[in-house]
Amino acid sequence: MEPIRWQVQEFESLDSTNTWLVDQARAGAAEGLVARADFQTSGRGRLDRRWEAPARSALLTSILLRPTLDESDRFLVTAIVALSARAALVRLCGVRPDVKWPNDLIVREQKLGGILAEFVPATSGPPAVVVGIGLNLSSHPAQVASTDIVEISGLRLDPVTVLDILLEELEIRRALLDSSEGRSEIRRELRRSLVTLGRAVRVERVTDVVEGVAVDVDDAGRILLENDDGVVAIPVGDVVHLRTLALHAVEDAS
Ligand code: BT5
Repeated sequence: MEPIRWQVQEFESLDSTNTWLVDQARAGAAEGLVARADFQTSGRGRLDRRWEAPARSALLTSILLRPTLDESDRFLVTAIVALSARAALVRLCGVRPDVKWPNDLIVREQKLGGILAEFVPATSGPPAVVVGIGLNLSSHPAQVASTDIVEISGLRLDPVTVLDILLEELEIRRALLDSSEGRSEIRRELRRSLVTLGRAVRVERVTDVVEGVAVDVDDAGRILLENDDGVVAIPVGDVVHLRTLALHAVEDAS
């Protein structure tokens, strides 16, 4: 495959870089189109949740990819963006965030970044994928367990530089999506980076809650929870790491 040509469109303000790029994808935009905004008026998380970031305090970007993947491999698109962001931060400031299943980058249990992947049906062939990522650089919301790069490292990173390096890292991992050996390599990197594995967790799904020990992710990206009922495979949900809750409870009590 030809090396991907990134085409970055910069905005001072947008409603949401994902919304803008989904519209471009529907209109047939090519793989490699990227939107970056200094500020979003309606930044989105999953399930209609909001993503909040003051102007110029974060990397707020969305990337259009058009890989040919089986449905069960689609989670790898979110994974390559998370892993590329992680690798970019290691290069730029030595911060190595953990990946919290399925879509968070965290440092010491505090959310540093989140990813929102949206699939756009194409007229022919596989759906396009718009992957949005928000990374807190110099600010984080006070009301959520979150952090930012300045707080962690004292370093002030420029969003444009972070995006440049993220795209360099993503180019390598995007090429891996095209072969089964490459996809296995991504799965291995994901397993190494997933802090959720081996932890007692609670997974909150839309209709219920499951608790257990996260023993693995399967080849389709589902988290495998072991509990008294055996092993349950969960495709989507919000994870709470339970040991951390216990630690907070101890701290609060003292
Ligand atoms: C996510 O959703 O974590 C996906 C966030 C994706 C944001 C990017 S920004 C560029 C692109 N354009 C968009 O419109 N979106 C993408 P979720 O797992 O549902 O987490 C959302 C929750 O994270 C919120 O309900 C808050 O609790 C919390 N949150 C909001 N803003 C945050 C921030 N800046 N840092 C950490 N946590 C935040």
